[in-house]
Amino acid sequence: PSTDTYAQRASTHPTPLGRKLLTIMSRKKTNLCVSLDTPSPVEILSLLADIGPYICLAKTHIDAIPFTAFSSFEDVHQFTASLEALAKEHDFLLFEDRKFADIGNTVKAQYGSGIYKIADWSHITNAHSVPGDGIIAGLREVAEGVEGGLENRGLLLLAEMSSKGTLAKGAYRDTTVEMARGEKAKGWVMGFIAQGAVETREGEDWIVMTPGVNLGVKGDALGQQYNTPEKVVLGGSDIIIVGRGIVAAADPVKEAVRYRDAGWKAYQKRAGREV
Ligand code: UP6
Repeated sequence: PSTDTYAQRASTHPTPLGRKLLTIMSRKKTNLCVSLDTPSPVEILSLLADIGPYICLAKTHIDAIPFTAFSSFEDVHQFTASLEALAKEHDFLLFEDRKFADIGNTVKAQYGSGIYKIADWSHITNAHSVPGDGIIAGLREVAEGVEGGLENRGLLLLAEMSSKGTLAKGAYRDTTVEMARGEKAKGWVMGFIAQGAVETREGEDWIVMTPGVNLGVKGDALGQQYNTPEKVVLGGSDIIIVGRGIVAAADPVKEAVRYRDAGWKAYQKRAGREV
């Protein structure tokens, strides 16, 4: 795992959005991404208003919000506009965890159109590598067409998953990293969802984000498997993704601070210095 600091990497990262994210992380001293897995849009916004100062990234599953929570398409747009306003106010980025998994031509429509128009508001999204690299090219075409283009949009590939029995590990992970070296990935694929460091060659710098992080429990009844912030960060993860550990807690702000502190402490340990 790299001992370079986020601040060093913020000036050299090969993608513009990666540089932006690393800058936020070093400025706010946080490598915490909160996963806002709660069905109420009102609650999501109020959580973010409280937790915003402690995170670098807010992850959503907008298609998991019951449509009855919105009374019109205009409400959906209002919600995403509020997410964007909070991100600006508290200096974090948005990550819609859409996990695209189809051919390039189909994901283009899913990313740019549909009900949620993810490309219009989410800085980061992610994709499975299982269809092959047409998925990277298809999503890129959409990202290049929004305001600011690739200055404002980035993609992560799912190299490894946290769940029991996943096929995304080992050789699959390594082939996924190889896919991110392609021409259409340049300046666009900023890193991976993975459980720890991935193979990194001279001149490469991948931002690794890790879900399946919890300080209280080891897993859930549906195959989720948890590690601690210290374990994943020392193993090469750059950003810890925490869902229920924060959003299902009695005091989410207190837990956000606790995960922020644990993640930052582990990062300093890995860097071998106080930063
Ligand atoms: N997620 C995983 N594991 C993966 C990829 N993504 O858990 O390999 C996502 C889930 C959820 C969040 O979709 O939104 O990360 C984890 O939430 P939790 O902390 O409540 O388990």
